[in-house]
Amino acid sequence: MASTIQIERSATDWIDVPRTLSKEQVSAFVDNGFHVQPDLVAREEIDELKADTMKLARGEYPCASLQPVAPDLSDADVLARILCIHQPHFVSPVMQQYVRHAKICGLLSQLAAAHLPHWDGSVKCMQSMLFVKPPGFQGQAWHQDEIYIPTRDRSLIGAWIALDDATVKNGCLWVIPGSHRNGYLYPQRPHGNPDEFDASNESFGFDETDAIPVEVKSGAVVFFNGYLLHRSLKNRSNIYRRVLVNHYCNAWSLLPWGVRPGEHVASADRRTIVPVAGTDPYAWKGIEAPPSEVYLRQCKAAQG
Ligand SMILES: O=C(O)CCC(=O)C(=O)O
Repeated sequence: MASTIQIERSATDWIDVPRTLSKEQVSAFVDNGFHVQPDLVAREEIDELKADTMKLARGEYPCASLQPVAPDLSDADVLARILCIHQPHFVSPVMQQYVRHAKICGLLSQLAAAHLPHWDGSVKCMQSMLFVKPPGFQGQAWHQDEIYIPTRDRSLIGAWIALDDATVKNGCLWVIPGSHRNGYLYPQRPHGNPDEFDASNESFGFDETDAIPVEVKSGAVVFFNGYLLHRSLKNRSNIYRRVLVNHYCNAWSLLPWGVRPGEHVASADRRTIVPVAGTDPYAWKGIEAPPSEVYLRQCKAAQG
């Protein structure tokens, strides 16, 4: 059961992070809605993340939805059932460490609310998703993340950490550059293409001729704004496409995500967050302890 605990941090504490992007790179992000940073995560860190993926998948953390598996099962057999583990940082200290990765948080502290003139670089994390996406598994149809996680200032941002090289063949990210600019949320509908995409709805009503694949090497991080239209296709290769994607926003924005019965949307503010840069202006509310639980998205690999 979630409970609210008082945190020790006071509103005046400040988390310092390295800020290495140029003004030009930041303004290109504001224009395009995404930024690719190669080699941001070191080889040993990627190995640590892959090892922790196995630990989670083998049920080695106490967590009801990821029960221990028979020790003689191969890694491939264990991973073969998993499209995505939602909120792995709720149960794994290693995943939580990567939510706070200093270099990643340094870039977030320049990018998340770069469109706001007086932003001080403060950032908080509210979500992690660990995609395994084995061969034959489906992708996610066009969508905008702010449909699911609303901020009050359009500052939602994904940090998509490639654990494997991501290519068109194994189902890399695709984006429509500039599609975030107006702050318009496109309508959604069922996509009717279960061979290509998982069960989530697709956004529609836009021109996708300018869509581009974002092929990256392992260790790269793709940062993308929560209004940017993006998708991924089915994994048509014989390797995994593992990605840890963490979501963050400006720490000064309330987070009316999963508004509870009786809550008013204007004051709702989910506090199962991790402050990662700058200050937490709402520290006086405390931080809500998350459940020791993840949500497992198992999507049957499509045939063929
Ligand atoms: O990596 C993918 O396949 C999709 C990721 C995605 O849609 C997201 O992080 O919002």
